[in-house]
Amino acid sequence: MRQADELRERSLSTHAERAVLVAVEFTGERRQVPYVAARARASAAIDAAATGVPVEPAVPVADLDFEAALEEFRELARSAGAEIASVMIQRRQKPDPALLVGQGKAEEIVAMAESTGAELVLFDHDLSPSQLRNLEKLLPCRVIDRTQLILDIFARHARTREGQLQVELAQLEYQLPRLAGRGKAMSQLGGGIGTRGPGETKLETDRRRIRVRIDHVKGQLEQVRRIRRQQRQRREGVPVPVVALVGYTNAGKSTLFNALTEAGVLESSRMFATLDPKLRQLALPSRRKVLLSDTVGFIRNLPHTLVTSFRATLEEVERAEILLHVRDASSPMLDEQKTQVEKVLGELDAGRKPVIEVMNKADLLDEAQRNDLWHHAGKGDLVTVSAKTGEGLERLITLIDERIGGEGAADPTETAEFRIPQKQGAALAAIEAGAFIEKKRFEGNLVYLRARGPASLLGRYRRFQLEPAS
Ligand SMILES: Nc1nc2c(ncn2[C@@H]2O[C@H](COP(=O)(O)OP(=O)(O)OP(=O)(O)O)[C@@H](O)[C@H]2O)c(=O)[nH]1
Ligand SMILES: [Mg+2]
Repeated sequence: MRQADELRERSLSTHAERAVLVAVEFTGERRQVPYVAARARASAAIDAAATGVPVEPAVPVADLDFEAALEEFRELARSAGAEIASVMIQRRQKPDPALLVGQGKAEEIVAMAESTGAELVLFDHDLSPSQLRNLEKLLPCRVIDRTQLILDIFARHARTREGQLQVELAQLEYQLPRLAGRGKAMSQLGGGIGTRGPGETKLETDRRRIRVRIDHVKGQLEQVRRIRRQQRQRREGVPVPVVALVGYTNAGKSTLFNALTEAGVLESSRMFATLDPKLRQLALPSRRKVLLSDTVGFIRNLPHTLVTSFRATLEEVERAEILLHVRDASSPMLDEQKTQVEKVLGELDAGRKPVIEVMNKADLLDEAQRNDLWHHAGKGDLVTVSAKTGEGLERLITLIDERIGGEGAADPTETAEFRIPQKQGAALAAIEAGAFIEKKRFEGNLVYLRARGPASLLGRYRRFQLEPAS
């Protein structure tokens, strides 16, 4: 059985694993202050200017940020199937090179893992190979860092062969430099948890085995991608513009995708429910057809190796004509999530595509929050919707239509008049299917039409077009 299958099988069959969560914040490398905080400071400054009294923002800036990140970390742990036994927090100036956390904190973690009988300790930070090794020596259970945690969630949710292969490849590449001297951790590559502890002699064999496996998986991926490319070329015979839904994990992309297409793609409160591209055709009010593409969610500090290995999953993003940036308007991390998404889009060379910002989950907002949304706008047009109640969806569809067919669009909407012999059934059918028929009359065996639709479609039947009346 392939590793991705094995992992999923295991995750489905076993109980929730008891986990101790360790959240760390290094004040020396504090992430740039998110917009919420900047705004709180700005409005305090304005108040101060107006009243002459300095006003402190009510919530300490860094804490708000840290709290939200902590909540996200819990959600990630739950998505991976962990039962949270305890959450421990460490704040220090900078990471300890040997243990990430300080020696004293490490001892506290050991005591906590022992007293709760935890099966694993999850770190909300990446661990270097040596930090991981040292922590594993210290702790009575498995140690998982942020990248591994995300990979594990990816492994559970990959549905297609390509998705599964991508996850397996990323896992193998992550493991390779971390093999040396590891006992407990080796089991992650094999069968049951903690079943095998290879001695140093087995290490080389294991390394070789992994390298062989990596080559094999790469070969398989190449093959799967070749087939996908062929399918795409076939599709591109008829150019249908792609509209890609992008956004932070859990923003509601799949729910919106479903609401827009009623396609029944899996939607779930678990993070990263979508790992494979989903594509459905959607007919717009102008009768123009677009392909709507659901994509995998982005997340803060997405490991760079993952961005590359999931590039294929995001191919639809690269070739999309328009991006719908779906945002969870109810999230306290609204602005930071936007920054992260835009960063990944930049890495995908999609940073300059036209964007419609979709503020989703409006049903969870009160009046004041709704009115405040424009503060969080980005560069694109902003639409407020609820994928759950359907609010705003019509407006969104109209906007997509305008953007694809509007002025300056690659394939604008235009109006043309035709005179088509009735025996040209195929041409008549194509125009009627792809455009709005504004007028239609019969004269003998001729059909006179006035149609409004995509220039690309109408242009294909230019030979039947009447000269525009001048
Ligand atoms: N209240 C409310 N909940 C919503 C709305 N849209 C989505 N949700 C919920 O948000 C959660 C995440 O939705 P998904 O559609 O799976 O999110 P996603 O962006 O596809 O997530 P990933 O695929 O993991 O990146 C689910 O529990 C949805 O039911 C909305 O408009 N209102
Ligand atoms: Mg999804």
